[in-house]
Amino acid sequence: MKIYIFLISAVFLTGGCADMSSHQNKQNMAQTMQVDILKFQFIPAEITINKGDSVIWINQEKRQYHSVWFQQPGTPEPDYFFPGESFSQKFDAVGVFPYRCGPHPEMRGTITVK
Ligand SMILES: [Cu+2]
Repeated sequence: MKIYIFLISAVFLTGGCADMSSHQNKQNMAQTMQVDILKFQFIPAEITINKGDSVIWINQEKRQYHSVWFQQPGTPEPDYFFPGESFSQKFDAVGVFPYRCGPHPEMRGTITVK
């Protein structure tokens, strides 16, 4: 009887550990979040991602170019990208990163990395 209970516990504990490790793997897996650019807007304008994730901005306009410029840290203005093109960036530091479109200062967004 004691052996039987021991075996049941062993199976239960093993199952628990396996679940936990697969959950951790999922959390550590870097993701790429998509932001669309349409009608002079970043959609969504504000997103929150995990450290190590990337963001890809896709220009969904019919004929308007844009850029994604993290102006605050003194980064030079990047190249414009045209309809059907994209721009991507990986975020390895925690923080709040506001950005704008170079040629359209009213177009603004924020990436929060936690
Ligand atoms: Cu723009």
